[in-house]
Amino acid sequence: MTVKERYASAKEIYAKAGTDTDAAIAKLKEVPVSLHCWQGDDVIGFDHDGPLTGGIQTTGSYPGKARTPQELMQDIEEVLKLTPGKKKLNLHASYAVFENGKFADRDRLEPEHFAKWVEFAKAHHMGLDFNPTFFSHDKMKDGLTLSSPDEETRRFWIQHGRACIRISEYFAKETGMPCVMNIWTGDGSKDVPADRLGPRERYKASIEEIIAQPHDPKLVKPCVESKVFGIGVESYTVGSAEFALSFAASHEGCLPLMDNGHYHPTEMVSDKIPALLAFFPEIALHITRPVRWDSDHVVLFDDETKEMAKEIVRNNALGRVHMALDYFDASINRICAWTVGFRSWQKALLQAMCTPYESLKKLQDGAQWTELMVRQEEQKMMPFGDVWNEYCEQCGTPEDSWFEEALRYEKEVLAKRV
Ligand code: RNT
Ligand code: ZN
Repeated sequence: MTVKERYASAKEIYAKAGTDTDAAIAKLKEVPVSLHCWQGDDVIGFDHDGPLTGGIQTTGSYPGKARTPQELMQDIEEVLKLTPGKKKLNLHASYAVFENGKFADRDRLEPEHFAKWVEFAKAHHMGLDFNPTFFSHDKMKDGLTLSSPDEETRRFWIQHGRACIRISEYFAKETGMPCVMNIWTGDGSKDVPADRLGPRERYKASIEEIIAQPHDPKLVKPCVESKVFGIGVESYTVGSAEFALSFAASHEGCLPLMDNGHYHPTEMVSDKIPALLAFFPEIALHITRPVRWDSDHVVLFDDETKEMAKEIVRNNALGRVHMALDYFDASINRICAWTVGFRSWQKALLQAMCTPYESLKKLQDGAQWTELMVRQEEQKMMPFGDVWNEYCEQCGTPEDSWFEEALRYEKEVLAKRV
């Protein structure tokens, strides 16, 4: 049977259960998901020669990583070919492109240093999201940035954040799409601190100064991302969950950003999404796969990934949740890491869109828990693969051939990077 024939049959089965699969496919095509540029080069960027620092770490040394802006753009283009769905591109400040050897430090970054990325985004009809880079830099003092007790250090990083607000606004104006600007630092300590409040008060004041940089709130959406711990920062994290959430709740226009690798292993971000939707008009997500720690493995089509997508789709919150991927595996083919992660999140969204939540919610409200259990289990056995294949065909990114194409690219392009 062809993909079309299988889809026709699946469509009928879904229709009987109350789902319009054509509508689901059409809807998913319009939902933007932000693709992170940093899977392509192990979060290094182009503005320094040093290693990745600041509480995050990649493991592995698979050959073929991008070493220049040109190589990274070429790799992203390949990923665009292999993945269905609408994309934004998520950049970090460390990916500035300095032309003719004209270097600018992070506190001096200007829109012109990202003109090449704007050109690239426009050519691919993508919006841009942005992140100031508060790591991998010699102006981190004792591992600290925005919470540093050293005023000169703190000022440097505030200036960096403010420069990034200006660049974010430039991105939004150029692409015609709002720019989500996420603030994350690895500030914290390896061992038991003597002062937990002081650093948080300085962190708060610093972020306040950053977002005070004038900007149109419709164009630039600043976020604060929380974390539980980092490598080398195991005992205390300044930007903890309570800190970030309280900051966003008390600062108009600032969004909370939840990265599902940044909580204790039994905490579920899927459950936190509706909790935040009850209070915030908009929230942001970093979608990853933590394995035992904040390991940033490639996103798979697993239970928690599905559950997170469900919470966004069934609460009609696609327009309120800014979704971005965030992982970096250096031990496997990076094009495939990007592609599998992006495709997994697309699958999760599509499957959620194919689930008849109105009738399931009625069962819950009527306390019909037996039938709800039965119907939810039935959903798991629906012919979802046939709908997914049809979606991929319509997007020109068939499920059964993308891997071969990725292998060709590895042989012809990546393997030559030595
Ligand atoms: C780190 C955070 C942060 C980074 C990116 C590169 O733990 O998740 O979002 O992964 O900014
Ligand atoms: Zn993150």
